[in-house]
Amino acid sequence: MLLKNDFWSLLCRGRKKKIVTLLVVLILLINAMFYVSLELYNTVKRKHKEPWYNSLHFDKDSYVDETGMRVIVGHYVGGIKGGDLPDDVVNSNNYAPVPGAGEGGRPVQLSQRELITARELYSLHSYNILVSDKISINRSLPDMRSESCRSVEFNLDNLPTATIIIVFHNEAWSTLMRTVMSVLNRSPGVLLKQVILVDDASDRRYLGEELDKAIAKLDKVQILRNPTRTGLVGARLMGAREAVGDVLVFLDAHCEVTQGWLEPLLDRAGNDDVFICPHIDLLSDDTMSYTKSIDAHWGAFSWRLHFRWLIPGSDVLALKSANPSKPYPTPTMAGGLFAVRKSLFWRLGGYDEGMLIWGAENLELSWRAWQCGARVEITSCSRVGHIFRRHSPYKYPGGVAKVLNSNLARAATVWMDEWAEFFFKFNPSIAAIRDQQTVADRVELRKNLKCKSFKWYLENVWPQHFFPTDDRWFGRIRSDIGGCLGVPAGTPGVGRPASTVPCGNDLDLDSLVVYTPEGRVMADEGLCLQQGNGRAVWSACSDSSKQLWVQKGPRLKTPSGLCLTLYLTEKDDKDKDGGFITSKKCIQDNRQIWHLERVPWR
Ligand code: UD2
Ligand code: MN
Repeated sequence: MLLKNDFWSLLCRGRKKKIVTLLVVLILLINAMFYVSLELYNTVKRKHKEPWYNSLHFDKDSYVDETGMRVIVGHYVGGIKGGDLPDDVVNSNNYAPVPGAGEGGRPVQLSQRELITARELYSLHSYNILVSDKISINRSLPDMRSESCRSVEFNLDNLPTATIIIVFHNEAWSTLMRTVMSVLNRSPGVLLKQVILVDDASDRRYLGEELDKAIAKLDKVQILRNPTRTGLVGARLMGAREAVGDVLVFLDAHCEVTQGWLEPLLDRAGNDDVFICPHIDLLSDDTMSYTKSIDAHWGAFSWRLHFRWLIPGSDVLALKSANPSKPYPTPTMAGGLFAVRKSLFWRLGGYDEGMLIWGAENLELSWRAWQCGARVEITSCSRVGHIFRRHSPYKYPGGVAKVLNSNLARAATVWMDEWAEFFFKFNPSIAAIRDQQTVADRVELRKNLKCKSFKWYLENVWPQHFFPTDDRWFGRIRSDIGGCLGVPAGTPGVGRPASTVPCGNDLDLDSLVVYTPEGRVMADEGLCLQQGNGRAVWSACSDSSKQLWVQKGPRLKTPSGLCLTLYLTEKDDKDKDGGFITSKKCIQDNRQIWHLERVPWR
């Protein structure tokens, strides 16, 4: 056998050595050039084929985070109010469009100096007002519709007409006006009856006379002023009472509608039994770029009744892929953006006027619609951008918790039947204000409309739900060596390696799970215990057989007979978070022993 060195010296003696070296260098060079040009070619090709927005990634806090479909909507936890800013800053309108800025829905970048100001002003609206003020209120936007949506043709003569209702409280001038202008610029004239702005008692100076004057110049647009702040429900009702169009279309005051947005909504709302929502895309709170939101989503809610975007059930996914331009059902709507025939809106009782300021009206309306014989749907063919915010920028009289909790208490009491008891049992602070709610007229409405039960709703509209039921076990799954199955509160859920959490008490939802007759272990937020590669993970509940756990005595087994096993590392305290969970061959080992402790859920 030749050694490596001998091999080289044999091959490359004298002049031959130089030639061989040269050849090797040449080959390497040609190779490198080939790869570089291939890369270049690919980049150029990508650039031309793919629009810029497809290369964007969502960050952790944005609309769709990497954990799945969490979104910043429906669960404000208080906010920063911008109270320290000088009066003239708060009250002036600094809209000054820079030519080209934000055109095509592209992000606007600021200079280092501007960034400092932008940060100072951020709390004013919980979005980047400096960027918004640079973008024309008539800016162009990308068309995010699928090919199949673009090819649908509507006969405008057959569509009902629309009244657009936009309520606002202390909104920025530029975002509000961009909402209005996007509607005027992109809605067929024959369909657009009127645009009604409802000012919910804003106190910003620029939203007074200055706004009146600007609105007066616009055809079909009018403004109503709520003398005292009621919140969005009262304001929307005020707008709805003035509507002359056949269909009411509600929008938040920081939206931008895109090409062809109105026709699919009116087409569906014409049916008189459906609340139809557009597909909500993302306007970045930082750069105001317009980006596509994830295609497969629908609205639902957590055990604590926080609104959530989740992945639809498999039947709906199949329907969507077979027919992408067809509207699909959703258990709930996000709340801000929807169209409904005026007659249906009033027939089903408008809104619950007892709901103040913000929150829970979207769940109430969705439950009412479904339970009382209508439907709630989303159409991917109508694309509207909305600025999702991390904090609520305005004041909540009495505090955000008080306001939101009493709205939730109302919705749960009227519509949720046994599940209201579940909600109140595990939210004692909300149960405490339950009796203060006067909901007799809403209960009466439910009776008069002969609405179905919440049980019917869960079984028929959202069979994939993760709430306890009479035929689902509910309680703690306690490991023999310490800790309980559960998802630590406030942590990103989907894809998270499963571990145990401190067992807590009977009211501690973080250590309570549903165990279904089919064998799914479900935690709050639609998370199911799933056997991964190695460790078990908390995954979005699905039809996967990896989410099935068969109970055999004190063991939980995979369909192939492996045992759910907890390994604690040395530093894991017996009762604290920790360890890791996997499935292993069943042996005599208390790491494979689980105690199922039932907890009454209502
Ligand atoms: C979502 C909905 C929102 C509403 C809310 C639950 C979307 C995109 N947004 O939260 O429409 O259903 O969930 O209540 O689905 N406003 C007033 N008076 C007030 C408070 C708010 O007029 O006292 C206006 C506000 O200016 C805005 C609209 O109501 O135009 C919705 O408020 P938001 O944007 O703070 O709600 P959002 O999008 O976080
Ligand atoms: Mn909003």
